[in-house]
Amino acid sequence: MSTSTVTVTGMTCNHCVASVSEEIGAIPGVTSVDVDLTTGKVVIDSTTDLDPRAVSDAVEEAGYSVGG
Ligand SMILES: [Cu+2]
Repeated sequence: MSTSTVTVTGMTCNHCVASVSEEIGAIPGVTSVDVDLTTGKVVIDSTTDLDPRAVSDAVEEAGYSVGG
């Protein structure tokens, strides 16, 4: 079990949250995705350590970006 936290920029509404959750949720091993729309903070639980690049690729796939 591993937890990763990233900050996603560009989300403006619950549709954005749903898109990001869906793309990150599709990464193998991910068990839960918790998105805070106000802060852009995304907490991801997974069965194994996630490749940060897989996460940023998923976020970009959804149309957003991972910020500092
Ligand atoms: Cu939106």
